[in-house]
Amino acid sequence: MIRYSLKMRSSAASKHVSGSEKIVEASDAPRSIADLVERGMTHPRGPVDFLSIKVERLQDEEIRYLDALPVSTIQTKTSREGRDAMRTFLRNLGIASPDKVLRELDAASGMRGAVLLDADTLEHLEPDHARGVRATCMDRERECDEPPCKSKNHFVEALVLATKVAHAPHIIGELCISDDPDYVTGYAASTAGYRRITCVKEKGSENGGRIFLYRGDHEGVPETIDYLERQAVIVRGVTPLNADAPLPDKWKYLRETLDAMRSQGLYRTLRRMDSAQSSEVLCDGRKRIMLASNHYLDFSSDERVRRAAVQATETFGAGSGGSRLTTGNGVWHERLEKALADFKASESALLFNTGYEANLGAISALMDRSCVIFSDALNHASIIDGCRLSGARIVVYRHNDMEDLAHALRRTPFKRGLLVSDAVFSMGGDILDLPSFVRLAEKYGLLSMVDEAHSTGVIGKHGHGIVEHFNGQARPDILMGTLSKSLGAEGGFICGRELLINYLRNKSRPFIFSTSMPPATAASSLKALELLQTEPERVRTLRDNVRFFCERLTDAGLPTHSETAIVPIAVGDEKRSLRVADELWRRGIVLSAIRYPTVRRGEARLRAALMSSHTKAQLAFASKTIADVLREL
Ligand code: WAQ
Ligand code: MG
Repeated sequence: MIRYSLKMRSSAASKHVSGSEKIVEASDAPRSIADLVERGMTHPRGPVDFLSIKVERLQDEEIRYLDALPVSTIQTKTSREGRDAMRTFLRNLGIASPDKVLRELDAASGMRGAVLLDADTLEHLEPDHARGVRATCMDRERECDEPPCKSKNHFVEALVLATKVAHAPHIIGELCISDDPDYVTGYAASTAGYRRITCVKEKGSENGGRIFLYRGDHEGVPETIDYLERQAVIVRGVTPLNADAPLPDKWKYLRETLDAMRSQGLYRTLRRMDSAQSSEVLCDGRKRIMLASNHYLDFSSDERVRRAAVQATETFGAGSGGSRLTTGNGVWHERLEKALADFKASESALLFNTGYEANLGAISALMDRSCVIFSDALNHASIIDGCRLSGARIVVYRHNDMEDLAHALRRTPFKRGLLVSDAVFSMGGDILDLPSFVRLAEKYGLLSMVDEAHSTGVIGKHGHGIVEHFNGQARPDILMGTLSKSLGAEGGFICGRELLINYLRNKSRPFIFSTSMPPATAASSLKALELLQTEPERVRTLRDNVRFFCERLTDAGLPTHSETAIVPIAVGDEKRSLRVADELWRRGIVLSAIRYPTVRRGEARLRAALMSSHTKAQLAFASKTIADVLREL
């Protein structure tokens, strides 16, 4: 698109009368030029002697787009109150003598441009004092159907200017008073926002001026001036202040975001299950093979597990009544924690309501801004969110690549830190190299944390998870796990030494500020945990099923392998993955298409999750159907 910058200036008896500028599309240029000429020649101050128009073509890549500063209004009745508001603004910028800056603003009256003032030393940095520094070459983005506006709108023009100025290098803030005798509203602006101050001067006064506050080495001044005077800027989202104007549509952003997601194949919808979660489910009026559930050992539908939930509810009620730290600590919570600690051979355990909260709550409590967290590139979102919430610096290393991790550790200085990874990666089904992971954590004095969501009940000879998988060679400091996958209920937990658990009880906000899980959840999880230990053959059957399923897929031309319950089947394109999942659904198989942001863009996949209760016949049918559909679509 071809765009022009238009600038108009008019004067009478060598005195400035009016000036204005626009950035317009080529097709609008003639009309806009006519508007500017009219505006320059018909000024209330009387006829003009001289008018110039400058027209410059802009290259698209030169234009910088900025979102308008957020606007707020400070109501002031007198210029004194207005100046107080300006003083407060200056103080918040860390300026030692706001009064001196206000005096500079008064002295700026009569300049064509703004004073460029060192915010700390109050030195003048504008090369030509009479002219000052002018912010030009900027405009707001217009709606395509918008009628032209010939008169000056003080607010709109000031917001465009202030948005550009606030983003100038080294500029920390701006003050402005209009020189228009009838216009007493001024403003104070920075990247934090544009504050309108309704009265900053007496009505009738022709005094006005602007100050741009500069902070930093004076070597940067030419760069700042160059940006202000030459960088083309278009400001988005400037809407005139008009009491009659309809308010902007507050739902527009949501609608547009969802539309964009739809067009990229990233829109999500829900499917309703009309039966219990098991290897076969009823949905949309039909029985289907469930190949997407995390209930790897099918405990959710186990008769004894259900009964445990019912009994706990009958005795203790539906809810727990409060946080564990107030009234919500029941016998089932304590029993389950004890059993989990024993199962993971740890000193102690702490329950959270979801696995997400366990990761969020542990990591954000353990780490802070002064720390560094080393995190696998494919860690689960709950780990990533915990890291972000902690405020720690996050160093991401290549997926399960211990050499890359070692390299990151060597070049990153830190005082306190955490090394965190999934034990079994949720979307790839691969297993962390735990011995190297723990060795590196020990070598550098880092806390080590492993998320066992998909390893508990699945790997290790008896399903104890990753420590057992590696025959007890290595133990991380913190074991996180969930009750929602193999154990068939819902919730998360942290296992580790007593000191760790005591700390989390006192510091972890999701633990402290959530009502604890209902008795039924804790009781059914405990029953499932007991059954996992008394019936270890479930773990063996699950593994057997995975081997069978992968062999069948491989025979059908889809080479697959997995040591866990998760079997990823690569598809690539997001939209194709949805079509494949839909077709499998039509043929009676529930299998999720996993897309960005869960996995990288262009790496969409089907994620088959197997259960110990799948029959060989179900798996044979499913593997054949998957291969057929992938060939057809
Ligand atoms: N760049 C730098 N300084 C300028 C520029 C410019 N492009 N244009 C004007 N100035 C300086 C000059 O010294 C003027 O005397 C002073 O700023 C004030 O300019 O939310 O109308 O054009 O309703 O009179 C504030 C709107 C309107 C507040 C400000 O400024 C609101 C206004 P004026
Ligand atoms: Mg003016």
